[in-house]
Amino acid sequence: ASVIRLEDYRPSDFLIDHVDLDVKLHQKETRVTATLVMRPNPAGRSDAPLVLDGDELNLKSVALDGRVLSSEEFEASPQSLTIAQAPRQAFTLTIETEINPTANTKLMGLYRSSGNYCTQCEAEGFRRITYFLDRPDVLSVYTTRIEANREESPVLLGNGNPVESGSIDDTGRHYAVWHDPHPKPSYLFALVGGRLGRVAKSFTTMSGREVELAIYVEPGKENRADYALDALERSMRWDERVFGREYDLDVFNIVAVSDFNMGAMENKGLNIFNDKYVLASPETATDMDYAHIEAIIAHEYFHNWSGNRVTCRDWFQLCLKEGLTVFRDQEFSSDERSRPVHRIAEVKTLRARQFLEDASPLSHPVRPSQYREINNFYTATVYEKGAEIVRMLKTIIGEEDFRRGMDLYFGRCDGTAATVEDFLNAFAEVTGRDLSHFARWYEQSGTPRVTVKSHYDGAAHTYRLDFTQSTPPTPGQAKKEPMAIPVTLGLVSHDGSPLSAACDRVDERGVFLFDKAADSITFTGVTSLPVPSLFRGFSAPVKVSLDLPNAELLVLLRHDTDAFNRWQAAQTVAMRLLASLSINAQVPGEEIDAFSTALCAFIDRDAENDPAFAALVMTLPSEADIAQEIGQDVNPDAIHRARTELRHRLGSTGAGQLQRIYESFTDSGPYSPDAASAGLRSLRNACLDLLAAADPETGEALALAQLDSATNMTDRLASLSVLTTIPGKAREDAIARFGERYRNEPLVIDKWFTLQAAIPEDGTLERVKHLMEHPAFSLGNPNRVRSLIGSFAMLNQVQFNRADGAGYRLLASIVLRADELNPQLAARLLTAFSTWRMMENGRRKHAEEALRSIAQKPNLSRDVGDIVSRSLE
Ligand code: BAL
Ligand code: ZN
Repeated sequence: ASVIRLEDYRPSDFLIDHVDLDVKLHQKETRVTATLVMRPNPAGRSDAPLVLDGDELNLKSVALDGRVLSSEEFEASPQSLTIAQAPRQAFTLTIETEINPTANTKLMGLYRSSGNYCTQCEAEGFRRITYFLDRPDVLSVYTTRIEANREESPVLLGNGNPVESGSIDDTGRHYAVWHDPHPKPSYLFALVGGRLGRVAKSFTTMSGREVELAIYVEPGKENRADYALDALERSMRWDERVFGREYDLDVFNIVAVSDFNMGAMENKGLNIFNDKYVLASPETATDMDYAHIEAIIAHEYFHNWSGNRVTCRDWFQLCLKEGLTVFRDQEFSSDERSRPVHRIAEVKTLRARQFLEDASPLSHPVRPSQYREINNFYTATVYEKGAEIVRMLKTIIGEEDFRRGMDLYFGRCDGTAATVEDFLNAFAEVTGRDLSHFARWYEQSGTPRVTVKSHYDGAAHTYRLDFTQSTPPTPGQAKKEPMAIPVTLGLVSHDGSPLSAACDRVDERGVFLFDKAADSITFTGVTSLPVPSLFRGFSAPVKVSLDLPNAELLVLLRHDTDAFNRWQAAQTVAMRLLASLSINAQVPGEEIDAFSTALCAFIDRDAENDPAFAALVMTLPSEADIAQEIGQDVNPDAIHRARTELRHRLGSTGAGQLQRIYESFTDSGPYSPDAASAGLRSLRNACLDLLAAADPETGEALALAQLDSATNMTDRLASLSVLTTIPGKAREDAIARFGERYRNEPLVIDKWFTLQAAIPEDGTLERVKHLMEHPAFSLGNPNRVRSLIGSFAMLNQVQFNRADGAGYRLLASIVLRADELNPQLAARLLTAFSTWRMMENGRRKHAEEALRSIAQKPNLSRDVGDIVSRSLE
C-alpha cells in the first residue's frame, strides 16, 4: 500500500465553506444529498483538478451550480470523484450517493448498532457517507437535515444546535434540521437516529449562557447514565476554572451505542460513546469502570477546545489534539481524585502499553513522519507519550507560563487547523525560551534510558550524581540524539529527618534539566549519605538504571515525601526480585525476606491512611511488565512461576496483617464510586488476592463468601477473579452462576469473558474457543471481541505465548476472520504479536510462522497488512 509522508503535505487545492447535507435514513438504502459551497484555495495549485475522496460509495448524480453533469464531465469510482475542469471561482457541487448502513460492519461512516443509526468519521469515515475533501484542514459550516421513519427513529440528532423538526405528512416519516455554526473538519461530523432514552440537566456557563446537557442511551437504562452526566458537568466546570475554556453551543449531546471501534468520539456537540464508557450502576460496573467513564467523558468534552475549536492540519499532527487532551483529562481526574494514586495509574498504563510499543517493531515517533493506514496510529505513543510531552513542557516552564502559553495557543489558533510547531511556538513566545531541542520528543521514537551513578564525599560533604542517557535504535531511526529530560529530584536521609543540601543546577521546584548525553550535578552541604529520589512524580517517560541497593530503595518506600517514588521504590525492588527469580529460578531468601518485611511494615504503618495507595504498593509488577524488563529470551512460564512464588511469600509473611485489614474493612452502607470508597475496596481486595496466593484453601473460602455477600460489582468481580486462580469445582460453579446471573448484561458478560480468557492454564485455549460459541459473543461487536480475544492475547502471557504455538495460531485465525468484517478491530488484535521478538527461540519461531500465515493471505485490509508487515520487518 502507498505510504503517506509528512514532508509531502500541501494545502488542499479547493476549500468547502458550507456543507448542506440531506440524509434520508433507510436500513439498506440511505440517500445522502450533499450540497457543497466550494472555491479554489488561494494557497493551492491553480490548475489542479477537483478530486474528492470516497470509500465504497455508490454515486447517483452530480450537479455543478445546479446543472446535472453528464458522465463525460466527471470520473467516479467507489473511491473517488474527479472533475478535471473544476471552476476557478466559487461554485456549488451537489452530490447524491446511496449507502447501506446495515451492511456496514467496519463501523466507519454511517452504520447501525442495535437498530439505531450512528456515525463514526474519524479519521476517514466521512468519505463513506459522501464524496468529500476528507482531510482535517478543510473546515466547513454544516447544516444537516435528517429524515427517518418516526417509529424506528423517534430521536434524530446532529452537530450543533437544533433548528427545526416536523412530520412528513402521511409517510410515517419525520425530520430534524441541525446547524453547527463552528467551521469543522469532516471527521467531526456526526448524526444519530434511533429509539433512545434520555437524561438531561441544564448547565450555566461562566459567562451565563444556558446549555442543555443530554445523554441518550438504550431505553430502560437511563439511570445508568446519571454518573456520566454528573461527570460531564464537573468536566465543563473544571475546564472553565483550570483552562478558562467555555462551551460554545446551546446543547451538548452524548449518545451511547453498543458497537463502537473506539472508546468514544468527540464530534462537535454530539459525542458518540461506546456504551461501556457511559453506562454504570453499582450492580454492573466496577470502581474502575466509574473512573474510566469520568475520564473519557472529560476527555471527549475537553476536545471541544483541544481538537475541535483548534483542530489538526493533517493526521501526522494527531498528538496535537490527543496527547494534549489526554494530559487535560489526566489533570482533571487527578484533581477530582487522588493525584499520586492517579499518577501511578497513568504510569502503569504508559509502561504497560507505550514502553512496550516503543520496544517493539511497531515503535514510532509521537508525531510519525509516515503512515500507510492512519487508523493504526491511534496508539499509546500518540496518546500517552503525547500527554507526557505536554506534562514535561509544563514541568520545565512552570505552571504560570504553561497557562499563559495555553491561552495564547487557544486564542491564536482558534478556528484553524494547527501543527505541533504552532503549539510549541506559543510556549516559546510566552517564555522567551528556545524549545527546538525539546521538540525532539515529537520526532524521535524509542524510550530513553537514563543511567545514574552516585558519589558521596563524606569529608567534603558533597554528593554528586552522574547522569548518562541513550535511546535504543527503532524502525527507521538507527541513531539517536540526546533528549531534553526534566528530572524532578530530591535527597532523602536514611531516617527521614530533613536534609539540607544545595545544588545550583536544580531549580526551586527541584527540577534539573538533563539535555546532554552525559552530565553531572553536585550537591553541597550534605552531612550524611543520602538516598536520591529521582524522577519524582515520574517527571519524564524514561527508563532509569540506578546503582542503589535494595535496602536504600526501601528507605524511599518509608521516608520519601514523593508518593510516586515511594511506590516506585517498592516496584523496583519487586521487579529486581521477580526478574532474578524468573531467570535463575531462585534468589537469596534474605532478599525476599527483607522485601516482605518492609512491605509488612508499610502495611502496618500506612495502609489505613491511604488505602488506594497501599493497594498499589502491594500489587506486584504484572507478568507482562516482567517480560518487558527481561527484554530477551523471555520464558513466560518461568515468569508466571516467579510471580506466583513471590506473591505466595508476601502473602505468607503478611498473613496476619492482611487478614486483619481484610476483616476490618467490611463494606457497609450504600455503594459510592468516590475515590475514597473505591480505595478501601481496592485495599481489601488486594489483601484477598495475597491471602489466596499464600493459601488457596483460605482464599477460596474467603472469595466464595465475598462473592455471596457482595453488594457491588467491584467486590463481586474481585472475588470471582481470585477464584479463577484456584482450579476446581468451586471455581467452575462460581463462573457458571455469574454467567447465568448476568446473561442479559452484555457489559458484565464482557468481564466474565475477560476473567476466563486470563486463566493461566492449558485448558484456557479450549475455553476461549468454547466461549466464542456463547450466544453473547459476536465477532462483529468490538467490546465482545476485545473482552474475550483481546484479553486472551494481551493479559494471558502464558497461554497466548504457549510453547506449542497454539495461542499464536488461534489469534492469527481470529484476526483473519475479523478482518473480513472489521479491519480496525482485526489490526488492533494483531498488535498483541508486537512482543514476539522478545520471546525465547521456540516461541519466536511459532509466532513468526503465525505472522507469516497472515501476511501471505490475499486481500488483507490495509489495516492488517500494515501491522503484519511492520511486525515482521
Ligand atoms: N478522537 C478519537 C477518540 C478520542 O481520542 O477521543
Ligand atoms: Zn481523544
